[in-house]
Amino acid sequence: MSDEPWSVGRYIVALLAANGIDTVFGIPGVHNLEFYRGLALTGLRHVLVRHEQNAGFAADGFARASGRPAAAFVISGPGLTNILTAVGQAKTDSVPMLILASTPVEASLAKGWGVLHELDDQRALAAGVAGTARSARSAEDARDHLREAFASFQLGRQRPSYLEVPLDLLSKPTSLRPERFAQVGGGPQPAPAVIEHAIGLLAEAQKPMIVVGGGARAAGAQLRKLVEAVDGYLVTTVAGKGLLPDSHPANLGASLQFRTTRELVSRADVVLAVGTELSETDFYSGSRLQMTGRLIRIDVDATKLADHYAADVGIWGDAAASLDALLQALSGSDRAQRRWRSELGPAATHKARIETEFNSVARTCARVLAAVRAGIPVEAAVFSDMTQVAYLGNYAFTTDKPGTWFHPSGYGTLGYALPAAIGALVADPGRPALALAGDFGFQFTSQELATAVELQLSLPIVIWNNSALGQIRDDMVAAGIAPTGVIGHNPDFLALARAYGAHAERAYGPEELTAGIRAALQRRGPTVLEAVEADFRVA
Ligand SMILES: Cc1ncc(C[n+]2csc(CCOP(=O)(O)OP(=O)(O)O)c2C)c(N)n1
Ligand SMILES: [Mg+2]
Repeated sequence: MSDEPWSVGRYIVALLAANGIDTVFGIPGVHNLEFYRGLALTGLRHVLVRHEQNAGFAADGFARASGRPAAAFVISGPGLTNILTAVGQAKTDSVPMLILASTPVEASLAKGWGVLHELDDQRALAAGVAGTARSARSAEDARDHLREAFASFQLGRQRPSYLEVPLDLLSKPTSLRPERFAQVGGGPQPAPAVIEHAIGLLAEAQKPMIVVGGGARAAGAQLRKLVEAVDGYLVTTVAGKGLLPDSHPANLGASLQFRTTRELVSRADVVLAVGTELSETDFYSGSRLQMTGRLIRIDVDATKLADHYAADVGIWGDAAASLDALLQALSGSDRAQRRWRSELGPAATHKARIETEFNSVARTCARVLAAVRAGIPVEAAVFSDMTQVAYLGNYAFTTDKPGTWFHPSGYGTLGYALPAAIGALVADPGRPALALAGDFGFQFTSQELATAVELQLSLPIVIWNNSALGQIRDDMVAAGIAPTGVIGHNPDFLALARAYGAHAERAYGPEELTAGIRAALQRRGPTVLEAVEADFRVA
């Protein structure tokens, strides 16, 4: 190895590599060339995308599917503004990623000289969206900020971290060399007095309800024991989907959008909420979740314990550790009186009631979901977009495994599914993935077909084509507004896909969709499967 000085850009990339980042999604520009010098020298994988937003969505899909953060490299100005939507999505859904941006030269910052890619305050823009947003003025700064970012990925609630480096600093020499930052961890330990208080409530509860979110993903075993011990019901948010097997008698699934489940929650005498914000995007309902019982919350994010769903008992701790403590304390208590679930019947009874309330749109969407389910193995990762099929799928897509159904829940942005699925396949090519988007949402990021073809990803992309911004049209009709701006001219999706070099076919019904998905998973390169509403409609 030569003693030549390293550029700060090269040093930063070597630091990423030393701390476990192996993949970067991005688009190079004249403002971040020094990052790319580093890439070539450290051997990190770079995936070229067709729009910076999709670098963010791909890093999001990479992290959701694998649990590991990836990085995104963007240029100053438009590179940063383009990726912000994806950063917002990652923040609201607690997904880690590193965004590295350049800025114009330091001397020009905030002076309005009109230099290339100028923003008045780039860091402030990122700070409004990311978990943390830092600006480096030296190689030491960059190291310190990255240490903070990597620590944040191991502690508490995960968030995207942003670091910007001025163009002139990127090419300056540094004598610093990469290091592996110390591991941090452990997290908050639940306080014994608080656990005791929670046990007091749970031990007395006649009608206990457990609500679990993405923060409980690693606590499935504990939740199963607890819900069985207290003869209660468990309902998940979309992020918690699959935590218990679908057929488990206590599992109401991700059904908080439905009246039947909301009524059960309101009747519960104790609600235990684990690793969930209890936000409206978790329920898929704009109205507040009514609770008449006492509320126990477990969260690693202390701010959640006293928010607008202020806990009667707030346990600041990791989900699995806190549940272990509760289970241990509960094991000695008397459970003879708990009969709520025994009286009201297994979750399947309530789910059957939910399904009788499906309207024809929901019944049609359910057919699409069943066809998708039949086409993929249990471990496959499904990335869904903001489409009517996915809104129903948030509940009705059946899965017995957590971390298999992914939806842009918190921020709710269109265009997520395709680039996120690409990210998942980059993280783990051995685990099948599928993208499911509406005809309008698909067009937000359809140019990533080029990336999927380039990488030869065996990716089925299901386009649910109802030739409309279907949900918005239905909302307008329901609100008595004449449908406006909800029908647009669609391209020939099959011809578009083929122009990129993808395979494409129309699935004329559920069986063909299932068969098409199975074939797509065997094929090198992506497959667009167009599902036209008329071919799936039920009365
Ligand atoms: C970036 C962004 N812009 C606008 C919206 C509002 N929006 C939500 S769903 C939707 C319509 C999507 O149409 P399509 O993808 O065809 O799905 P469909 O409702 O027809 O199933 C729109 C415009 C959004 N969620 N995100
Ligand atoms: Mg549509």
